[in-house]
Amino acid sequence: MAFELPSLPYAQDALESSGMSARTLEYHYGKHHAAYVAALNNLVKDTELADKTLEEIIKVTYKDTPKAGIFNNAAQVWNHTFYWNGIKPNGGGTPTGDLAAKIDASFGSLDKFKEEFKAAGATQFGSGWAWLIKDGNMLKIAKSPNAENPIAYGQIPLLTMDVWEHAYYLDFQNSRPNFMQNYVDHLINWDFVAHNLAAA
Ligand code: MN3
Repeated sequence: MAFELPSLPYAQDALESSGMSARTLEYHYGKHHAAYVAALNNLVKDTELADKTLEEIIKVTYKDTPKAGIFNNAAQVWNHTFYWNGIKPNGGGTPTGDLAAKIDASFGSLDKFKEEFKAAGATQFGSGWAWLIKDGNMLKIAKSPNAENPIAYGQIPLLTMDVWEHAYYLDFQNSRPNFMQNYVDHLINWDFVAHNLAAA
């Protein structure tokens, strides 16, 4: 069964007032994400990987050089779906309950988390991702180049931020810092993070 581009959990113009334009969604979701899905389907067609889950493909193809194209496209499909679910209209704000307690215990405060998360995105040279992961009883910040992700590394992802240029160029041009500030203040879907933490 072929992989499909999952529907967005909101309308394509729903993030406009939160700093992410419909035009960004039109290209980032409708072109980039869709292209990864199409490329993955082409690459795994009629192979033993065609019936595996995305997570299985990511794990078995990581560091397998002849299968780098499959890894890259499978991981990018997974990363983008996780990314779209991790943001929402009028997001940001303040997490509550166990998640809020874990953020305070792990980083000192929500503001410290934001600083560390943005720093991970800022220091990821070139294309990649910043992550919030669960590590034992604590939360940690991580980053990864290109398509790599915590699934490949055997870690538990809770939230991600795409810092490829295509994620911000239409709305913020060259300013990755302005994009990241908007992401942490107006887009993060803390309910999604809390759900991932409870399921981990
Ligand atoms: Mn992207």
